[in-house]
Amino acid sequence: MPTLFDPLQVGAIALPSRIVMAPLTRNRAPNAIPTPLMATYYAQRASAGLLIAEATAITHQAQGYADVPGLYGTEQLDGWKRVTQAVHDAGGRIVVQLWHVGRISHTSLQPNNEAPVAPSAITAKAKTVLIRDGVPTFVDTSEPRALRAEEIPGIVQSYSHAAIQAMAVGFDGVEIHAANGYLIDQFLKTGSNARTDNHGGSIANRARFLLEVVAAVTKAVGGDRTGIRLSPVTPANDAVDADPQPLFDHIVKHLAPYRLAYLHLIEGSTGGPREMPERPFDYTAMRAAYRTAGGQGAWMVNNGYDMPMAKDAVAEGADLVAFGKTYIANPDLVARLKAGGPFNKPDRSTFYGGDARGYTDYPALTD
Ligand code: 8OZ
Repeated sequence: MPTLFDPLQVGAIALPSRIVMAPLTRNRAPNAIPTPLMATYYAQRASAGLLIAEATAITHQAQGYADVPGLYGTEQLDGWKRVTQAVHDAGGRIVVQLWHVGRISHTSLQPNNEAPVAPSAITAKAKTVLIRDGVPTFVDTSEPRALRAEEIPGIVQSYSHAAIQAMAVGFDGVEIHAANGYLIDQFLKTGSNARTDNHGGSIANRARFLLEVVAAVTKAVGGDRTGIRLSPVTPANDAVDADPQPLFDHIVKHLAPYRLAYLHLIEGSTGGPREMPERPFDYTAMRAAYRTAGGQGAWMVNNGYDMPMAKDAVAEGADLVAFGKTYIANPDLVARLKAGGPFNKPDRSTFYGGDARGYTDYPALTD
């Protein structure tokens, strides 16, 4: 029986352990440019089995929050090169999360202050964060416009283009962000997709955009360097599906042939309760559907895990466990889990935006 501390080959990437740093938005990249401080932050955490870099906008249109990084433009890509170099110099492995926010944006963040794009012109009951007079401020997301059918192939291509750029700046792979109510999830779910063409309506139609993105990205960089993040029932960003179990069973069945490195599951409500009695979901059945279809990617679980829960998850067949808030506060999390603690407590007030405080100043056990 493997433990969390045993190595695992994940697609083309050899991991020294099954402990993963979850993607975490930190809003410390002004003008979407990754800074030297970000290189320090990720390098401090290089002992993780795998680092998943924070959600990164694949184009300007894909951006939805102040000071999140991008994967387009020379300065942005050069910034990421510094990050991957620092992580590799520290002996780590890092993939980047490919992000298009869809309707979770604000006109002031969009090219020419245009409306954000979405499957349908349905405004999310959700907030985004702008910096106003230097102060992070929550504002309602803007009303989106529905993508025209002929625009969709270009958006799909922007994912594969960003994936190619990611490999060129030294990432070990990419994670497609198909969770948390962003563009791909907006196509998946009945609450945000009212299209009447072949990207809306039936489960197969709503899953089409996701599968087109997966086909394009895996063709560009290889399935063995591609992961995907899914959140079947999260209420984050107003992403609601009337009947998620058959939707996600369909998705994993169709993902199986792409030979992905991993599938990353947010269980329950993102960053919140794992159990939602009003939205039951059977993750074991979903994994079984994937395996039955021949899917061999590593199964990564996430949301509120501590060591005892992680141990149980591995015993019950999870291959990888992703830690979020715990990784913010504990750069040497692998060593601390091995030692049974102690653990630094994360400070919420410094999660989003700011400087080195609450970012690179959490001590390691050996400090
Ligand atoms: C927190 C704040 C802003 C964005 C996600 C990328 O939920 C995010 C995110 C999280 O996936």
